[in-house]
Amino acid sequence: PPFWFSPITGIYSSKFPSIHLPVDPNLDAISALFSHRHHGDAALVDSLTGFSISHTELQIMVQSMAAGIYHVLGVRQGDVVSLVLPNSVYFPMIFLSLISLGAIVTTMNPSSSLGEIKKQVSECNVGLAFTSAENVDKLSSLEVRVIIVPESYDFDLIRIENPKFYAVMKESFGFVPKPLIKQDDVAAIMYSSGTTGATKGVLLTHRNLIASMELFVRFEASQYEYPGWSNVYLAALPLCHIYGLSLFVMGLLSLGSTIVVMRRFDASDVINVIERFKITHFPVVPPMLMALTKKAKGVCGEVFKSLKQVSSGAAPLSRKFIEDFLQTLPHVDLIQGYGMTESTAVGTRGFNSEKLSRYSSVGLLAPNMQAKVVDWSSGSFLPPGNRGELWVQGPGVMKGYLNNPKATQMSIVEDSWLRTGDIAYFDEDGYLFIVDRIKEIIKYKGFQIAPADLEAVLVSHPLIIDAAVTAAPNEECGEIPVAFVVRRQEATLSEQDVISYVAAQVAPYRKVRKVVMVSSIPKSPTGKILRKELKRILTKSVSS
Ligand code: 4UU
Repeated sequence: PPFWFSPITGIYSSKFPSIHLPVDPNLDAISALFSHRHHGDAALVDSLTGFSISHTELQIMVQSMAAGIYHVLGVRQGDVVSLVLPNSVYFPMIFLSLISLGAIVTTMNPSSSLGEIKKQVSECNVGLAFTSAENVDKLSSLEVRVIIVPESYDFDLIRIENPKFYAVMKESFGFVPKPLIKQDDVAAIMYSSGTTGATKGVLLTHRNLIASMELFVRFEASQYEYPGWSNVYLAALPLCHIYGLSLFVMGLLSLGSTIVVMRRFDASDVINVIERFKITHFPVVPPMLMALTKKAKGVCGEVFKSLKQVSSGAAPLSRKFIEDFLQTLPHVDLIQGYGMTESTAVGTRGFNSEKLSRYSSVGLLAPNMQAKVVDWSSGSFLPPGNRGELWVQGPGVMKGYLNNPKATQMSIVEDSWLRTGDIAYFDEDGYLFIVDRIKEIIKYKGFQIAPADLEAVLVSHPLIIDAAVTAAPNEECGEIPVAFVVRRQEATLSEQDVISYVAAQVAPYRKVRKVVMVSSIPKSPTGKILRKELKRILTKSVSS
Protein backbone atom coordinates (compact mmCIF):
# COMPACT_ATOMS: atom_id res chain seq x y z
CA PRO A 1 0.00 0.00 0.00
CA PRO A 2 1.09 3.62 -0.45
CA PHE A 3 2.82 5.28 2.53
CA TRP A 4 -0.18 7.57 3.07
CA PHE A 5 -2.72 4.80 3.66
CA SER A 6 -2.72 2.18 6.39
CA PRO A 7 -4.89 -0.86 5.61
CA ILE A 8 -4.68 -1.87 9.30
CA THR A 9 -6.16 1.29 10.79
CA GLY A 10 -7.94 2.49 7.63
CA ILE A 11 -6.31 5.90 8.13
CA TYR A 12 -5.29 8.15 5.24
CA SER A 13 -2.52 10.60 6.14
CA SER A 14 -1.39 13.70 4.34
CA LYS A 15 1.24 13.09 1.65
CA PHE A 16 3.01 16.21 2.86
CA PRO A 17 5.47 16.29 5.75
CA SER A 18 3.91 17.52 9.01
CA ILE A 19 4.16 21.18 9.81
CA HIS A 20 5.39 22.12 13.24
CA LEU A 21 2.58 24.01 14.94
CA PRO A 22 3.36 26.19 17.96
CA VAL A 23 3.01 24.19 21.17
CA ASP A 24 2.90 27.04 23.70
CA PRO A 25 -0.57 26.68 25.28
CA ASN A 26 -0.67 30.43 25.91
CA LEU A 27 -0.49 31.56 22.32
CA ASP A 28 -3.29 33.54 20.71
CA ALA A 29 -4.03 33.59 17.00
CA ILE A 30 -3.13 37.27 16.61
CA SER A 31 0.32 36.85 18.12
CA ALA A 32 0.80 33.86 15.82
CA LEU A 33 -0.35 35.87 12.83
CA PHE A 34 1.90 38.85 13.52
CA SER A 35 4.87 36.64 14.36
CA HIS A 36 5.27 36.51 10.59
CA ARG A 37 6.92 39.81 9.77
CA HIS A 38 6.06 41.79 6.67
CA HIS A 39 6.87 45.23 5.50
CA GLY A 40 5.45 48.11 3.61
CA ASP A 41 3.57 46.18 0.90
CA ALA A 42 -0.14 46.73 0.75
CA ALA A 43 -2.03 44.29 2.97
CA LEU A 44 -5.62 45.35 2.35
CA VAL A 45 -6.94 47.41 -0.55
CA ASP A 46 -10.47 48.67 -1.16
CA SER A 47 -11.38 47.74 -4.74
CA LEU A 48 -13.59 50.78 -5.23
CA THR A 49 -11.45 53.65 -3.98
CA GLY A 50 -7.99 52.09 -3.95
CA PHE A 51 -7.66 52.98 -0.25
CA SER A 52 -5.00 50.71 1.18
CA ILE A 53 -3.04 49.90 4.29
CA SER A 54 0.31 48.16 4.50
CA HIS A 55 1.18 45.12 6.59
CA THR A 56 3.08 47.33 9.03
CA GLU A 57 0.15 49.73 9.31
CA LEU A 58 -2.25 46.84 9.79
CA GLN A 59 -0.38 45.57 12.81
CA ILE A 60 -0.29 49.04 14.40
CA MET A 61 -3.92 49.61 13.50
CA VAL A 62 -5.05 46.34 15.11
CA GLN A 63 -3.25 47.28 18.34
CA SER A 64 -4.67 50.77 18.43
CA MET A 65 -8.16 49.64 17.50
CA ALA A 66 -8.07 46.96 20.19
CA ALA A 67 -7.24 49.73 22.67
CA GLY A 68 -10.18 51.77 21.35
CA ILE A 69 -12.55 48.83 21.62
CA TYR A 70 -11.32 48.17 25.15
CA HIS A 71 -11.53 51.76 26.39
CA VAL A 72 -14.43 53.25 24.41
CA LEU A 73 -16.65 50.18 24.15
CA GLY A 74 -15.59 48.36 27.29
CA VAL A 75 -15.16 45.01 25.58
CA ARG A 76 -13.42 42.45 27.80
CA GLN A 77 -12.02 38.95 27.40
CA GLY A 78 -14.77 36.38 26.83
CA ASP A 79 -17.38 38.93 25.65
CA VAL A 80 -19.16 37.86 22.48
CA VAL A 81 -19.31 40.52 19.78
CA SER A 82 -21.05 40.04 16.49
CA LEU A 83 -20.05 41.25 13.05
CA VAL A 84 -23.03 41.74 10.77
CA LEU A 85 -20.97 43.27 8.04
CA PRO A 86 -20.48 43.21 4.31
CA ASN A 87 -16.94 42.89 2.99
CA SER A 88 -14.66 45.85 3.57
CA VAL A 89 -11.12 46.66 4.63
CA TYR A 90 -12.59 47.31 8.09
CA PHE A 91 -13.82 43.72 8.46
CA PRO A 92 -10.41 42.09 9.03
CA MET A 93 -9.24 45.02 11.16
CA ILE A 94 -12.21 44.72 13.51
CA PHE A 95 -12.10 40.92 13.65
CA LEU A 96 -8.39 40.84 14.48
CA SER A 97 -8.68 43.62 17.08
CA LEU A 98 -11.51 41.84 18.87
CA ILE A 99 -9.88 38.44 19.10
CA SER A 100 -6.58 40.01 20.19
CA LEU A 101 -8.50 41.18 23.29
CA GLY A 102 -9.69 37.64 23.96
CA ALA A 103 -13.21 38.60 22.86
CA ILE A 104 -15.18 36.07 20.83
CA VAL A 105 -16.49 37.04 17.41
CA THR A 106 -19.63 35.62 15.88
CA THR A 107 -20.19 36.51 12.23
CA MET A 108 -23.54 36.82 10.48
CA ASN A 109 -24.42 37.25 6.87
CA PRO A 110 -25.30 40.95 6.45
CA SER A 111 -28.49 39.99 4.61
CA SER A 112 -29.76 38.01 7.63
CA SER A 113 -33.36 38.54 8.69
CA LEU A 114 -34.40 39.84 12.10
CA GLY A 115 -35.39 36.31 13.17
CA GLU A 116 -32.03 34.86 12.16
CA ILE A 117 -30.10 37.62 13.91
CA LYS A 118 -32.27 37.25 17.01
CA LYS A 119 -31.55 33.51 17.28
CA GLN A 120 -27.79 33.97 16.99
CA VAL A 121 -27.70 37.00 19.29
CA SER A 122 -29.52 35.12 22.02
CA GLU A 123 -27.66 31.82 21.62
CA CYS A 124 -24.27 33.54 21.67
CA ASN A 125 -25.24 36.13 24.26
CA VAL A 126 -24.16 39.01 22.06
CA GLY A 127 -24.04 42.42 23.73
CA LEU A 128 -22.35 44.47 21.03
CA ALA A 129 -22.38 44.39 17.26
CA PHE A 130 -20.40 46.02 14.51
CA THR A 131 -22.70 46.49 11.57
CA SER A 132 -23.54 48.46 8.46
CA ALA A 133 -26.22 51.15 8.47
CA GLU A 134 -28.95 48.88 7.03
CA ASN A 135 -28.86 46.46 9.96
CA VAL A 136 -28.89 49.00 12.78
CA ASP A 137 -32.64 48.85 13.37
CA LYS A 138 -32.73 45.07 13.54
CA LEU A 139 -29.96 44.93 16.11
CA SER A 140 -31.23 47.87 18.18
CA SER A 141 -34.64 46.20 18.45
CA LEU A 142 -32.84 43.28 20.10
CA GLU A 143 -31.19 45.57 22.62
CA VAL A 144 -27.75 45.00 21.24
CA ARG A 145 -25.36 47.94 21.39
CA VAL A 146 -24.42 48.90 17.86
CA ILE A 147 -21.35 50.42 16.29
CA ILE A 148 -21.92 51.48 12.71
CA VAL A 149 -19.02 50.67 10.43
CA PRO A 150 -18.72 53.29 7.69
CA GLU A 151 -18.58 52.55 3.99
CA SER A 152 -16.01 55.21 3.26
CA TYR A 153 -12.36 55.58 4.13
CA ASP A 154 -12.49 59.35 4.32
CA PHE A 155 -11.47 59.88 7.94
CA ASP A 156 -12.25 63.61 8.03
CA LEU A 157 -15.79 62.75 7.08
CA ILE A 158 -15.99 59.84 9.49
CA ARG A 159 -14.82 62.05 12.34
CA ILE A 160 -17.88 64.27 11.81
CA GLU A 161 -20.46 61.71 10.79
CA ASN A 162 -19.50 58.77 12.97
CA PRO A 163 -17.50 60.08 15.94
CA LYS A 164 -17.86 56.86 17.90
CA PHE A 165 -16.28 54.72 15.21
CA TYR A 166 -13.67 57.41 14.67
CA ALA A 167 -12.77 57.33 18.36
CA VAL A 168 -12.44 53.54 18.35
CA MET A 169 -10.33 53.55 15.26
CA LYS A 170 -8.26 56.68 15.33
CA GLU A 171 -7.82 57.98 18.84
CA SER A 172 -4.76 56.92 20.69
CA PHE A 173 -5.29 55.11 23.98
CA GLY A 174 -1.85 53.77 24.59
CA PHE A 175 -1.56 50.14 25.48
CA VAL A 176 -4.27 47.60 26.15
CA PRO A 177 -3.84 45.27 29.08
CA LYS A 178 -3.10 42.06 27.23
CA PRO A 179 -5.08 39.23 28.78
CA LEU A 180 -3.73 35.71 28.99
CA ILE A 181 -5.30 33.91 26.04
CA LYS A 182 -4.93 30.16 25.70
CA GLN A 183 -4.78 28.36 22.37
CA ASP A 184 -7.72 26.36 23.61
CA ASP A 185 -9.91 29.46 24.22
CA VAL A 186 -12.76 30.09 21.81
CA ALA A 187 -12.05 32.87 19.30
CA ALA A 188 -14.99 32.63 16.92
CA ILE A 189 -18.48 31.18 16.76
CA MET A 190 -19.41 30.49 13.14
CA TYR A 191 -22.82 29.10 12.18
CA SER A 192 -23.38 25.77 10.43
CA SER A 193 -26.01 23.06 10.60
CA GLY A 194 -23.50 20.23 10.47
CA THR A 195 -24.96 16.95 9.32
CA THR A 196 -28.50 17.46 10.63
CA GLY A 197 -30.96 19.84 12.24
CA ALA A 198 -30.98 23.59 12.66
CA THR A 199 -27.97 25.90 12.34
CA LYS A 200 -25.69 25.76 15.36
CA GLY A 201 -22.74 27.74 16.67
CA VAL A 202 -19.41 26.15 15.74
CA LEU A 203 -16.82 26.88 18.43
CA LEU A 204 -13.45 27.64 16.86
CA THR A 205 -10.48 28.14 19.15
CA HIS A 206 -7.31 30.16 18.71
CA ARG A 207 -5.61 26.81 18.01
CA ASN A 208 -8.10 26.11 15.21
CA LEU A 209 -7.41 29.51 13.65
CA ILE A 210 -3.66 28.98 13.90
CA ALA A 211 -4.07 25.56 12.26
CA SER A 212 -6.11 27.05 9.44
CA MET A 213 -3.50 29.76 8.92
CA GLU A 214 -0.55 27.38 8.86
CA LEU A 215 -1.96 24.20 7.31
CA PHE A 216 -4.37 25.56 4.78
CA VAL A 217 -3.48 29.02 3.62
CA ARG A 218 0.25 29.40 4.22
CA PHE A 219 0.92 25.88 3.08
CA GLU A 220 -1.10 26.06 -0.09
CA ALA A 221 0.23 29.46 -1.02
CA SER A 222 3.81 28.37 -0.46
CA GLN A 223 3.33 25.99 -3.40
CA TYR A 224 2.45 28.96 -5.51
CA GLU A 225 5.43 31.22 -5.33
CA TYR A 226 6.23 32.79 -8.64
CA PRO A 227 9.67 34.36 -8.71
CA GLY A 228 9.34 38.05 -9.39
CA TRP A 229 5.64 38.16 -8.62
CA SER A 230 3.95 39.32 -5.52
CA ASN A 231 0.66 37.62 -4.90
CA VAL A 232 -2.43 39.79 -5.16
CA TYR A 233 -5.63 38.07 -4.09
CA LEU A 234 -9.13 39.18 -4.93
CA ALA A 235 -11.51 38.88 -1.96
CA ALA A 236 -15.01 38.66 -3.39
CA LEU A 237 -16.08 35.72 -1.23
CA PRO A 238 -18.07 36.79 1.82
CA LEU A 239 -15.75 37.32 4.79
CA CYS A 240 -18.51 36.22 7.16
CA HIS A 241 -18.19 32.60 5.89
CA ILE A 242 -15.33 30.31 6.89
CA TYR A 243 -13.87 30.13 3.36
CA GLY A 244 -13.42 33.91 3.08
CA LEU A 245 -12.55 34.33 6.75
CA SER A 246 -9.75 31.77 6.80
CA LEU A 247 -8.18 33.12 3.63
CA PHE A 248 -8.63 36.87 3.73
CA VAL A 249 -9.02 37.73 7.39
CA MET A 250 -6.13 35.61 8.66
CA GLY A 251 -4.09 33.28 6.49
CA LEU A 252 -3.12 35.49 3.61
CA LEU A 253 -2.31 38.38 5.93
CA SER A 254 0.09 36.13 7.84
CA LEU A 255 1.66 35.32 4.50
CA GLY A 256 2.21 38.93 3.48
CA SER A 257 -0.01 38.83 0.41
CA THR A 258 -2.00 41.77 -0.85
CA ILE A 259 -5.77 41.39 -0.59
CA VAL A 260 -8.06 43.51 -2.72
CA VAL A 261 -11.45 43.55 -1.02
CA MET A 262 -14.66 43.83 -3.01
CA ARG A 263 -17.82 44.83 -1.22
CA ARG A 264 -19.80 42.27 -3.20
CA PHE A 265 -19.26 40.05 -6.22
CA ASP A 266 -20.23 41.44 -9.60
CA ALA A 267 -18.77 39.83 -12.72
CA SER A 268 -18.27 43.09 -14.68
CA ASP A 269 -16.66 44.81 -11.72
CA VAL A 270 -14.46 41.78 -11.17
CA ILE A 271 -12.99 42.07 -14.63
CA ASN A 272 -12.13 45.72 -14.08
CA VAL A 273 -10.67 44.99 -10.67
CA ILE A 274 -8.51 42.15 -12.01
CA GLU A 275 -7.05 44.47 -14.63
CA ARG A 276 -6.68 47.52 -12.40
CA PHE A 277 -5.00 45.77 -9.46
CA LYS A 278 -3.20 43.06 -11.45
CA ILE A 279 -4.88 40.29 -9.48
CA THR A 280 -2.88 37.04 -9.47
CA HIS A 281 -5.17 34.76 -7.41
CA PHE A 282 -8.93 34.59 -7.32
CA PRO A 283 -10.68 32.20 -4.88
CA VAL A 284 -14.31 31.61 -5.88
CA VAL A 285 -17.42 29.50 -5.43
CA PRO A 286 -18.76 27.70 -8.53
CA PRO A 287 -21.41 30.32 -9.51
CA MET A 288 -18.68 32.99 -9.46
CA LEU A 289 -16.53 30.84 -11.71
CA MET A 290 -19.41 30.48 -14.14
CA ALA A 291 -20.16 34.21 -14.16
CA LEU A 292 -16.47 35.05 -14.62
CA THR A 293 -16.13 32.61 -17.53
CA LYS A 294 -19.21 34.02 -19.23
CA LYS A 295 -17.93 37.61 -18.97
CA ALA A 296 -14.41 36.64 -19.97
CA LYS A 297 -15.58 35.29 -23.31
CA GLY A 298 -16.32 38.78 -24.57
CA VAL A 299 -13.17 40.40 -23.20
CA CYS A 300 -9.69 40.75 -24.61
CA GLY A 301 -7.24 38.27 -23.03
CA GLU A 302 -4.84 41.08 -22.03
CA VAL A 303 -7.21 41.96 -19.21
CA PHE A 304 -6.43 38.64 -17.52
CA LYS A 305 -2.68 38.71 -18.08
CA SER A 306 -1.89 38.97 -14.39
CA LEU A 307 -4.18 36.13 -13.32
CA LYS A 308 -2.33 32.94 -12.32
CA GLN A 309 -4.79 30.89 -10.34
CA VAL A 310 -8.48 30.53 -9.73
CA SER A 311 -9.47 28.24 -6.86
CA SER A 312 -13.01 27.00 -6.36
CA GLY A 313 -14.60 25.55 -3.26
CA ALA A 314 -17.65 25.32 -0.99
CA ALA A 315 -19.74 23.37 -3.52
CA PRO A 316 -19.26 20.85 -6.33
CA LEU A 317 -17.86 22.19 -9.58
CA SER A 318 -19.50 20.64 -12.63
CA ARG A 319 -17.48 19.24 -15.50
CA LYS A 320 -19.15 21.74 -17.80
CA PHE A 321 -17.99 24.73 -15.72
CA ILE A 322 -14.47 23.30 -15.64
CA GLU A 323 -14.25 22.73 -19.37
CA ASP A 324 -15.75 26.10 -20.16
CA PHE A 325 -13.26 27.85 -17.90
CA LEU A 326 -10.24 25.95 -19.26
CA GLN A 327 -11.23 26.82 -22.80
CA THR A 328 -11.80 30.47 -22.04
CA LEU A 329 -8.79 31.17 -19.83
CA PRO A 330 -6.25 28.46 -20.73
CA HIS A 331 -3.31 30.26 -19.13
CA VAL A 332 -4.90 30.25 -15.65
CA ASP A 333 -4.45 27.38 -13.19
CA LEU A 334 -7.70 25.99 -11.87
CA ILE A 335 -7.77 24.12 -8.57
CA GLN A 336 -10.41 23.09 -6.08
CA GLY A 337 -10.30 23.13 -2.33
CA TYR A 338 -12.50 21.42 0.21
CA GLY A 339 -13.17 22.20 3.83
CA MET A 340 -15.92 22.83 6.33
CA THR A 341 -16.84 25.38 8.95
CA GLU A 342 -16.33 22.58 11.50
CA SER A 343 -12.75 22.02 10.27
CA THR A 344 -11.90 25.75 10.18
CA ALA A 345 -11.72 25.31 6.39
CA VAL A 346 -8.80 22.90 6.70
CA GLY A 347 -9.29 19.90 4.44
CA THR A 348 -7.84 19.40 1.00
CA ARG A 349 -6.46 21.66 -1.72
CA GLY A 350 -5.41 21.11 -5.29
CA PHE A 351 -1.76 21.75 -6.04
CA ASN A 352 0.28 23.24 -8.79
CA SER A 353 1.82 19.97 -9.94
CA GLU A 354 -1.40 18.20 -10.76
CA LYS A 355 -2.14 19.98 -14.01
CA LEU A 356 -4.70 18.36 -16.26
CA SER A 357 -6.97 15.41 -15.68
CA ARG A 358 -7.65 15.99 -12.00
CA TYR A 359 -9.65 19.21 -12.12
CA SER A 360 -12.66 17.49 -10.63
CA SER A 361 -10.65 16.39 -7.59
CA VAL A 362 -10.64 18.61 -4.51
CA GLY A 363 -6.93 17.84 -4.07
CA LEU A 364 -4.70 16.33 -1.41
CA LEU A 365 -5.13 16.22 2.35
CA ALA A 366 -3.55 19.21 4.05
CA PRO A 367 -0.48 18.55 6.25
CA ASN A 368 -1.19 17.21 9.78
CA MET A 369 -4.65 16.05 8.68
CA GLN A 370 -5.92 12.49 8.55
CA ALA A 371 -9.02 10.94 7.03
CA LYS A 372 -11.06 7.77 6.90
CA VAL A 373 -13.57 6.62 4.32
CA VAL A 374 -16.33 4.78 6.12
CA ASP A 375 -18.75 2.26 4.66
CA TRP A 376 -22.09 3.45 6.06
CA SER A 377 -23.71 0.02 6.12
CA SER A 378 -20.91 -2.06 7.66
CA GLY A 379 -18.96 0.66 9.43
CA SER A 380 -15.70 -0.61 7.95
CA PHE A 381 -12.90 1.65 6.74
CA LEU A 382 -12.33 1.62 3.01
CA PRO A 383 -9.10 1.66 0.96
CA PRO A 384 -8.38 3.94 -2.05
CA GLY A 385 -10.87 3.66 -4.89
CA ASN A 386 -13.87 3.02 -2.63
CA ARG A 387 -16.59 5.49 -1.74
CA GLY A 388 -17.91 6.08 1.73
CA GLU A 389 -18.51 8.82 4.26
CA LEU A 390 -15.45 10.98 4.77
CA TRP A 391 -14.22 11.48 8.34
CA VAL A 392 -11.39 13.89 9.09
CA GLN A 393 -9.15 14.45 12.08
CA GLY A 394 -6.58 17.11 12.88
CA PRO A 395 -5.89 20.47 14.51
CA GLY A 396 -8.48 22.29 12.39
CA VAL A 397 -11.38 20.34 13.86
CA MET A 398 -13.69 22.49 16.04
CA LYS A 399 -14.00 22.29 19.80
CA GLY A 400 -17.71 21.45 19.43
CA TYR A 401 -21.11 23.03 18.93
CA LEU A 402 -22.23 25.84 21.24
CA ASN A 403 -24.45 24.56 24.08
CA ASN A 404 -25.18 21.35 22.20
CA PRO A 405 -23.23 18.38 23.56
CA LYS A 406 -25.59 15.97 21.81
CA ALA A 407 -24.89 17.40 18.36
CA THR A 408 -21.18 17.52 19.19
CA GLN A 409 -21.24 13.84 20.16
CA MET A 410 -22.97 12.94 16.92
CA SER A 411 -20.47 14.89 14.81
CA ILE A 412 -17.19 14.14 16.53
CA VAL A 413 -17.02 10.39 16.93
CA GLU A 414 -14.51 7.91 18.30
CA ASP A 415 -12.78 10.69 20.24
CA SER A 416 -11.62 12.98 17.52
CA TRP A 417 -13.06 12.13 14.11
CA LEU A 418 -15.28 14.70 12.45
CA ARG A 419 -18.01 13.17 10.34
CA THR A 420 -18.24 15.35 7.25
CA GLY A 421 -21.54 14.03 5.88
CA ASP A 422 -19.89 13.94 2.46
CA ILE A 423 -19.47 10.84 0.31
CA ALA A 424 -15.98 10.69 -1.12
CA TYR A 425 -13.13 8.48 -2.29
CA PHE A 426 -9.37 8.80 -2.61
CA ASP A 427 -7.81 7.71 -5.89
CA GLU A 428 -4.62 5.68 -6.12
CA ASP A 429 -2.50 8.84 -5.85
CA GLY A 430 -4.25 10.22 -2.78
CA TYR A 431 -6.46 12.76 -4.56
CA LEU A 432 -9.86 13.21 -2.98
CA PHE A 433 -13.10 13.26 -4.96
CA ILE A 434 -16.36 14.40 -3.38
CA VAL A 435 -19.18 12.51 -5.07
CA ASP A 436 -22.28 13.12 -2.95
CA ARG A 437 -23.59 14.50 0.32
CA ILE A 438 -25.56 12.51 2.90
CA LYS A 439 -26.07 15.37 5.33
CA GLU A 440 -29.16 17.50 5.14
CA ILE A 441 -27.63 20.85 4.20
CA ILE A 442 -28.50 22.58 0.97
CA LYS A 443 -25.70 24.49 -0.73
CA TYR A 444 -27.00 27.55 -2.56
CA LYS A 445 -24.09 29.30 -4.33
CA GLY A 446 -21.78 27.78 -1.71
CA PHE A 447 -23.86 29.14 1.19
CA GLN A 448 -25.40 26.70 3.65
CA ILE A 449 -29.13 26.46 4.07
CA ALA A 450 -30.43 24.16 6.81
CA PRO A 451 -33.71 22.46 5.82
CA ALA A 452 -34.69 22.35 9.51
CA ASP A 453 -34.49 26.16 9.77
CA LEU A 454 -36.85 26.59 6.81
CA GLU A 455 -39.17 23.84 8.06
CA ALA A 456 -39.53 25.70 11.36
CA VAL A 457 -40.51 28.87 9.48
CA LEU A 458 -43.00 26.97 7.29
CA VAL A 459 -44.86 25.24 10.10
CA SER A 460 -45.20 28.55 11.93
CA HIS A 461 -47.72 29.53 9.20
CA PRO A 462 -51.27 29.05 10.54
CA LEU A 463 -52.43 27.36 7.32
CA ILE A 464 -49.55 24.90 7.08
CA ILE A 465 -49.94 21.59 8.92
CA ASP A 466 -46.61 20.04 8.03
CA ALA A 467 -43.65 20.79 5.82
CA ALA A 468 -40.30 19.42 4.68
CA VAL A 469 -37.50 20.99 2.68
CA THR A 470 -35.00 19.42 0.35
CA ALA A 471 -32.61 20.48 -2.41
CA ALA A 472 -33.26 20.47 -6.13
CA PRO A 473 -30.28 20.64 -8.47
CA ASN A 474 -29.85 23.96 -10.27
CA GLU A 475 -27.24 24.69 -12.89
CA GLU A 476 -26.43 28.25 -11.89
CA CYS A 477 -26.76 28.03 -8.09
CA GLY A 478 -25.78 24.40 -7.50
CA GLU A 479 -28.88 23.66 -5.48
CA ILE A 480 -32.10 25.46 -4.56
CA PRO A 481 -34.40 24.76 -1.60
CA VAL A 482 -37.78 23.19 -2.42
CA ALA A 483 -40.57 23.02 0.16
CA PHE A 484 -43.09 20.22 0.42
CA VAL A 485 -46.15 21.62 2.13
CA VAL A 486 -49.25 20.05 3.65
CA ARG A 487 -52.07 22.63 3.73
CA ARG A 488 -55.05 22.74 6.04
CA GLN A 489 -57.91 21.26 4.07
CA GLU A 490 -59.89 24.46 3.87
CA ALA A 491 -56.89 26.55 3.03
CA THR A 492 -56.51 28.69 -0.02
CA LEU A 493 -52.78 28.91 0.32
CA SER A 494 -50.91 29.16 -2.99
CA GLU A 495 -47.33 28.22 -3.81
CA GLN A 496 -46.52 31.91 -4.17
CA ASP A 497 -48.02 32.65 -0.73
CA VAL A 498 -45.67 30.10 0.79
CA ILE A 499 -42.65 31.52 -1.03
CA SER A 500 -43.49 35.07 0.09
CA TYR A 501 -44.15 34.01 3.66
CA VAL A 502 -40.74 32.42 4.01
CA ALA A 503 -38.97 35.20 2.08
CA ALA A 504 -40.19 37.75 4.64
CA GLN A 505 -38.45 35.86 7.44
CA VAL A 506 -35.11 34.69 6.10
CA ALA A 507 -32.06 36.16 4.38
CA PRO A 508 -32.73 36.46 0.63
CA TYR A 509 -30.28 33.72 -0.31
CA ARG A 510 -32.11 31.25 1.95
CA LYS A 511 -35.62 31.68 0.62
CA VAL A 512 -37.66 28.75 -0.67
CA ARG A 513 -37.62 28.85 -4.47
CA LYS A 514 -40.14 26.14 -5.30
CA VAL A 515 -43.16 24.69 -3.51
CA VAL A 516 -44.80 21.30 -3.96
CA MET A 517 -48.20 20.79 -2.32
CA VAL A 518 -48.57 17.27 -0.93
CA SER A 519 -51.13 15.44 1.22
CA SER A 520 -48.53 14.15 3.68
CA ILE A 521 -44.81 14.26 4.34
CA PRO A 522 -43.10 10.87 4.02
CA LYS A 523 -41.72 9.95 7.45
CA SER A 524 -40.11 6.99 9.15
CA PRO A 525 -41.93 5.22 12.01
CA THR A 526 -39.90 7.39 14.41
CA GLY A 527 -41.11 10.56 12.73
CA LYS A 528 -37.95 11.42 10.83
CA ILE A 529 -38.50 13.04 7.45
CA LEU A 530 -37.50 10.64 4.66
CA ARG A 531 -35.46 13.04 2.62
CA LYS A 532 -34.50 10.49 -0.01
CA GLU A 533 -38.18 9.91 -0.65
CA LEU A 534 -38.69 13.68 -1.10
CA LYS A 535 -35.93 13.74 -3.70
CA ARG A 536 -37.65 10.84 -5.49
CA ILE A 537 -41.00 12.70 -5.55
CA LEU A 538 -39.19 15.74 -6.89
CA THR A 539 -37.50 13.89 -9.74
CA LYS A 540 -40.86 12.32 -10.62
CA SER A 541 -42.66 15.68 -10.61
CA VAL A 542 -40.01 17.21 -12.87
CA SER A 543 -39.94 14.36 -15.38
CA SER A 544 -43.74 14.06 -15.59
C1 4UU B 1 -17.83 19.83 -3.20
O1 4UU B 1 -18.07 25.64 2.35
C2 4UU B 1 -17.31 25.49 3.30
C3 4UU B 1 -15.85 25.56 3.18
C4 4UU B 1 -15.29 25.74 1.95
C5 4UU B 1 -13.90 25.68 1.61
C6 4UU B 1 -12.90 25.47 2.49
C7 4UU B 1 -11.56 25.37 2.10
C8 4UU B 1 -13.57 25.78 0.32
C9 4UU B 1 -12.24 25.72 -0.20
C10 4UU B 1 -11.20 25.48 0.76
O2 4UU B 1 -10.01 25.33 0.36
O3 4UU B 1 -17.79 25.25 4.56
P1 4UU B 1 -19.29 24.93 4.92
O4 4UU B 1 -19.28 24.52 6.33
O5 4UU B 1 -20.18 26.05 4.53
O6 4UU B 1 -19.71 23.70 4.03
C11 4UU B 1 -19.00 22.50 4.04
C12 4UU B 1 -19.54 21.57 3.00
C13 4UU B 1 -18.75 20.31 2.83
O7 4UU B 1 -19.05 19.37 3.84
C14 4UU B 1 -19.17 19.87 1.45
O8 4UU B 1 -20.44 19.26 1.48
O9 4UU B 1 -19.47 22.18 1.69
C15 4UU B 1 -19.26 21.18 0.71
N1 4UU B 1 -18.03 21.49 -0.02
C16 4UU B 1 -17.73 20.99 -1.24
N2 4UU B 1 -18.39 20.13 -2.03
C17 4UU B 1 -17.01 22.29 0.36
N3 4UU B 1 -16.06 22.34 -0.60
C18 4UU B 1 -16.48 21.55 -1.61
C19 4UU B 1 -15.95 21.18 -2.88
N4 4UU B 1 -16.66 20.31 -3.64
N5 4UU B 1 -14.79 21.68 -3.34
